[in-house]
Amino acid sequence: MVVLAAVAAAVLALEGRGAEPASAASCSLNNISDYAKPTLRIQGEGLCSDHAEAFKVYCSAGTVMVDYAFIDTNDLSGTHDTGALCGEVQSVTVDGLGGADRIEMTNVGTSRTINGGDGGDTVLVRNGARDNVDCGADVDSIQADQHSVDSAANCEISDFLPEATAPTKAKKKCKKRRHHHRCRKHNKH
Ligand SMILES: [Ca+2]
Ligand SMILES: [Ca+2]
Repeated sequence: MVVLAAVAAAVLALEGRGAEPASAASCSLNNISDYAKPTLRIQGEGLCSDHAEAFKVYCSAGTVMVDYAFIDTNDLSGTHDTGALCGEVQSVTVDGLGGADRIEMTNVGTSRTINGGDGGDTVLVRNGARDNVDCGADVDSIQADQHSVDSAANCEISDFLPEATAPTKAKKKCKKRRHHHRCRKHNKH
């Protein structure tokens, strides 16, 4: 009886020791097996639904990579190789789900969709190409290209680039040459 109790205690101790890594693993990126499909979906959270997470999606050596971490603790910080080729993947979607997430999307050469989900998220999509962003619930902020390039919904604090206008550019060229006391068209002869 005493021996059995001792064995049981030892098993419990082992389980207790193993509990922490198992729990951490369940909080890692979801759908990691979907990475290599033409339609790439990156979901955060797992069972840790309210964690603030950081995602950065980018191309490295022709492959879509994801830097991922918990913002507050830097746990699970690391780079994930999705196995999807930047030239072949047809779309990339990031779902931040709950928590105040930080989602940074570079131009990975295909259509991109970002869903912030619950929590006050920060979405960074100033990458010179079109992104479709839905910041989701709560007070979210976005840094984007021009309104004519990126589309954003439910992003309460927005920082868009101003639209470029042709007349402004022409004026600048003229101004640049002012110290020569003449504008471009006068320099022709
Ligand atoms: Ca963009
Ligand atoms: Ca949100």
